[in-house]
Amino acid sequence: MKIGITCYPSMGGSGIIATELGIKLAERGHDIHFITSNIPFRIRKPLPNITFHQVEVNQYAVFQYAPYDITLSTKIAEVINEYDLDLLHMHYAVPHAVCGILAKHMSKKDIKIMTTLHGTDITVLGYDHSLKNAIKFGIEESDIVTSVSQSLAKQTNDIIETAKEIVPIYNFVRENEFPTKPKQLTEEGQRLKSCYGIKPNEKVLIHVSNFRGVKRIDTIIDTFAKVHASLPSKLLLLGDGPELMDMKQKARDLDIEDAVLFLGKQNWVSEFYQISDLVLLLSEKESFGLSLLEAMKSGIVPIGSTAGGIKEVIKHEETGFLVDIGDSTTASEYALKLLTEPKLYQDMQTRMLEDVSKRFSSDLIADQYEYYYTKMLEGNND
Ligand code: GMT
Repeated sequence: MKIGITCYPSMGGSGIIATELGIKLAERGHDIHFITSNIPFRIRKPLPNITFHQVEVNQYAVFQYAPYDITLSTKIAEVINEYDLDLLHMHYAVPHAVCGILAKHMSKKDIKIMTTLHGTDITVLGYDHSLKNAIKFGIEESDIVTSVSQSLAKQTNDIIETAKEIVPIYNFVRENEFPTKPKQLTEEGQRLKSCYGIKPNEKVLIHVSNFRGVKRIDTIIDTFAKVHASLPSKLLLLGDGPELMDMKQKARDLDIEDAVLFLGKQNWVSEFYQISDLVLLLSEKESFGLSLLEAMKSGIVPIGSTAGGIKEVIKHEETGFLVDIGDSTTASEYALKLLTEPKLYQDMQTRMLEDVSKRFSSDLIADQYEYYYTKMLEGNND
């Protein structure tokens, strides 16, 4: 199939999934056309059947704002016609699904459109009255709409007030990108730990995000403070965003600033998972939590909040633990249990790795997307 993919190519989970799916489908022989504002950052090696089409938005004095949406739609229409694309896969209802629909009209080709919802486009933007109708339009005019969790599918029907069927297809990790860590720390792992000043006996907790308020990094720091009071440990915080400065201040206020390492944005987080013992994602909104899955595939046992799709990724007391939003006390109790009871940790890790390969394997999820692509092309979207 000849597939056009549009996403935000930066480091967010939606861009990662769109890119990883494109790579996976290219490896399966499909022709993939990324139509994006930049080369998606996860593309590391050239593949002959992946083409990147850059959307360059010019600014003119007559425009108050640069016309990203119009320029993108025009580019998509050009690519549809030039490469005779079979379908578009748009990530995010606004603006991308809407741009896909506009591009379809511009190209005058009856191309099929799949839209994947990732969360923020519904759980944040869906409450904005200036955008809600555009989101609804993008969803209802797409041939097939998928969401990255069952929770997001339900929230979409409720918040956007649409009866459109939303098909949940979970996120995945390409297995080679997140190797499961060996039982013994490797020399490379020892080197990384020591260059960040982490002592061999210290346990390592990790959180990766874009430091937005919804990520509740305050709860993560509170949880860690309680763990650190009874166990030698470090907290790795990877990412950057609006909460960063406040969270640095919080670590200082709690007098744990030497134990909380703010490492900024990192392209290759897998190396940090190799030296970690626990991953925390205690968000108040989270449609899936791709960073959790990446850590779990690396062998790190998770503690998550009960928000959104996190409770679909973690099976409570089987493959990790869940706590209520904001409950740092219970989170720290679970963390201490996992870090001091090796048998509990290992049993949970074994079940977690089995579950990750059973429910979130790249082949399984790519099969599901291919199934729905075929269904669309056969004109059977029901
Ligand atoms: O988490 C973010 O703020 C980034 C956001 C994005 O748009 O890239 O992530 C969303 O999509 C990811 C991939 O499907 C999901 O794993 C994240 O849970 C989701 N974020 C939220 O729902 C807050």
